Amino acid sequence: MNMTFRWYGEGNDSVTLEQIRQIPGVKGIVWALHNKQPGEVWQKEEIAEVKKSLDKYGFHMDVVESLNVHDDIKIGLPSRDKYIENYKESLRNLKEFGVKVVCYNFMPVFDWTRTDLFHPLPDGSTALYYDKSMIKDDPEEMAQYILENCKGYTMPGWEPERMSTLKELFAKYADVTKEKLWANLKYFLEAIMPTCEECDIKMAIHQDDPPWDIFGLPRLLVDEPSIDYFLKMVDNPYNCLTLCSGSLSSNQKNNVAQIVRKHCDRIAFAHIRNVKHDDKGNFSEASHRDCDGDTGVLEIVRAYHDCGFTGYVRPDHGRHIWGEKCRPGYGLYDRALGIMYLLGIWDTLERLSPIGK
Ligand SMILES: [Mn+2]
Repeated sequence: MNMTFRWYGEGNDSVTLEQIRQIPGVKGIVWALHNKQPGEVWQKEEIAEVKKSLDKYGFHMDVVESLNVHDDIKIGLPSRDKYIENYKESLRNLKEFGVKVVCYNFMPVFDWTRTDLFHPLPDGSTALYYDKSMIKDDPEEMAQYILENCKGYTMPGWEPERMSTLKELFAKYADVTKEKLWANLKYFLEAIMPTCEECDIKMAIHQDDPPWDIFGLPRLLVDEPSIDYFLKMVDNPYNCLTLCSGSLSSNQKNNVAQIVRKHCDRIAFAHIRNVKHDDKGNFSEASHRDCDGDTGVLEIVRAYHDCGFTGYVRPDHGRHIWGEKCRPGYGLYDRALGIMYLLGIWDTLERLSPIGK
């Protein structure tokens, strides 16, 4: 496994590259140009800036998260072709810097959704939390609720400036059924696959989070059958997954280790984190330790090892511990602990039965 760490960039993250370098085993930074809007081309000069800062610390920049897909592509508007051309241009520019994997998602309007970004846990730490009963039917009301409860932080897709155009955006999605959304995803992937082959860049879709429809918007990648369908729909080795254990495990019926074993050759990037459910259908994020949640972290890592996985891995969200002030889910301490736990399992499995021997 090629261990990585997500970083939001110079001046945009409470965590520094200097700190990340001191976490044992981290080889690369999962990065993005966070000032770019979906649909804009990522220019070579901008990518070169990131490379310069990562080179200083010896990190690779093989994985991008996320190169966001413009809503017009998801909705299937005639303007999508222009944005698809821009996407290809970004891929060609990324290729110049050796990027191998692009993580993206195809969630309409919003990226991941939680109802509380700093939910107190019994040990005194806080974590991201999803309370079903707090999800409002009206997304504007929901946006207001999030703004009031998230201590100045926002989730991707929930930025205040975006909220002013929310009604308009929802109106554009009014006719987008699940079937249409699948067709639009297929159109997008088939259009860019030749460029991915030419650039040797794998597209790695992230599952929808939470993995069920919200606010009446369809969600596609939610369970094993939908992942099967997706991989068959565009059956190309460059059409891959970012398999997110936490997103999938928000639905307790999903068995992530089973999906790893079934589709390991199409997993380009692994997000590993742990989720703890209560009996009301709510969930909180938890430490990476297997017994602290319901995700089955141990079985998942074992599945990757059994399959001889050599792809990219990162700890996903962590709790906020030791008083750290950071982006929700993206502090230094708990993710560093997560890495040590994952590598501890991995090293033990390697000692018992080395991959490739
Ligand atoms: Mn994830």
